[in-house]
Amino acid sequence: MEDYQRAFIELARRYDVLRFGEFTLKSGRQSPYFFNAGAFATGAALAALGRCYARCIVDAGVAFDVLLGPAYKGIPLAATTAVALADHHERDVPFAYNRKEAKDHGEGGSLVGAPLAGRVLVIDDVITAGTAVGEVIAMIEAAGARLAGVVIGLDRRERGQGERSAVQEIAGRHGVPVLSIVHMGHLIDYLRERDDAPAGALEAMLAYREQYGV
Ligand code: OMP
Repeated sequence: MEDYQRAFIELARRYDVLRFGEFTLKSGRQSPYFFNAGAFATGAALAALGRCYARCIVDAGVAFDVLLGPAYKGIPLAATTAVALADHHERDVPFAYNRKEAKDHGEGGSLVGAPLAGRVLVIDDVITAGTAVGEVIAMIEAAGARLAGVVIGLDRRERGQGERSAVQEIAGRHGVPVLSIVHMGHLIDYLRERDDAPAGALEAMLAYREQYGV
């Protein structure tokens, strides 16, 4: 695990973004952990988060023309990533986001910010079964732009429609990189390293991975 990946998990624990317990996911799966990116709710947390996403993008060397933050949770993530790329990597990149409901007055439409053109890099929080990101990709294609890749904070590394993980399915289907700052294996490694890990969390994570992991 790289230092920035451990820092990301520690940040997520500090802000209660990463919680261990019993949670029902969008897919209906019962999960022993949940990652709520909405709890990165201070300026310092968002700044640190942006640095992690920017670092992941720069390390991977992915080529893109515009960052897209899908509503709702992707919007601050893409914004803070754009700021970190400008402040720490000397890259001033266009940034766009969408509304969930199209606006029929004022400037109208469902897209805000930079025009959605060329190669679009999607910045989002979590991929489990891939449903949410599938809808974003359809929106990019409908706008006449092209998907450059997807960057998420956490890849839960769970099976999608078949035997592969949802992330592998998306990368294969669209021929683009799907990057994550951390994946479920990093969370398990982190729990193994910690003496103060919540009781039973490691065992529950291993059992869950056995059932739904790839
Ligand atoms: P999929 O659409 O199944 O890939 O699930 C991704 C979405 O589920 C995220 O964008 C969240 O809305 C939500 N989610 C989390 O935020 N954190 C988790 O740890 C798990 C989920 C989830 O419901 O699977």
